Amino acid sequence: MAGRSTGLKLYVDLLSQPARAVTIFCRVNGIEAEEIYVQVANGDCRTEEFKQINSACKVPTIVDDGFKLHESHAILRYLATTRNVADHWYPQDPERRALIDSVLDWHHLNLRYNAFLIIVHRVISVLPGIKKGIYPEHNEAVAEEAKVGLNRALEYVETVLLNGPNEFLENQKEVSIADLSLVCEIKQLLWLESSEQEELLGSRKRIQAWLEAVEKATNPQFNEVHSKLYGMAKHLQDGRKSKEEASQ
Ligand SMILES: N[C@@H](CCC(=O)N[C@@H](CS)C(=O)NCC(=O)O)C(=O)O
Repeated sequence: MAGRSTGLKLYVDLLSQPARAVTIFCRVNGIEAEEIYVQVANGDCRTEEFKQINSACKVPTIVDDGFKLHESHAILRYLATTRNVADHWYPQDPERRALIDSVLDWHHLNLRYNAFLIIVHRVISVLPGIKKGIYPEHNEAVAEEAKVGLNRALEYVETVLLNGPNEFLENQKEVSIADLSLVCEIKQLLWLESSEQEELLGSRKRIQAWLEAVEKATNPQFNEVHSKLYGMAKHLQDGRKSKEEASQ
């Protein structure tokens, strides 16, 4: 791939949904980048050193030959337009591009907001030894409310965003940055109890087919970048199983 290839630094934590989307995008498109790993749960984003790079204290963040940028969707758009990547990622055609932008904007307060809250309040905030002050304290009522919102968002993806004969969002024939962003968010739900995952995704056949299609279009990088998340999912499921067996 041609384009600017030197000096790109990518600050990521592969347990972070938006950070994985940017990392996969770079790796799949052969965008040369130095991946710098930080640990959100350790408070690495809140250090004075990190604030020099991003005072909003979030990953992903990039520094491209001195140009600092955060917010995963802004980063994906920036890289898609400054590097020589295939058009389907972020089409030049104004209408197709606007549809991708619309999904990306919708994502923040719908899928992202609710998936983040349910994962924080059901899983992260109850992990033994979790550092205080990084995530909100456990609140079951917030998790329940998030589940309602998440169900609504998933139903919208299933019935509206995937309502075309082609397998990608907004009836695109090939994968876009919107597919990548939303799928990385949905993958975080692997941390929930299996029964809850089944409730949320089991009957949503279009979403299931789409998840497979996005993985297929971005593998092996998709699975490589998700390996830490999959490891954590297994650890959580094993822990729940042992607890259940011990209580019998
Ligand atoms: N809207 C942002 C969300 C970024 C975000 O929430 N990142 C979290 C990890 S998933 C983070 O860096 N948190 C660090 C902290 O709060 O200390 C994006 O899409 O990039």
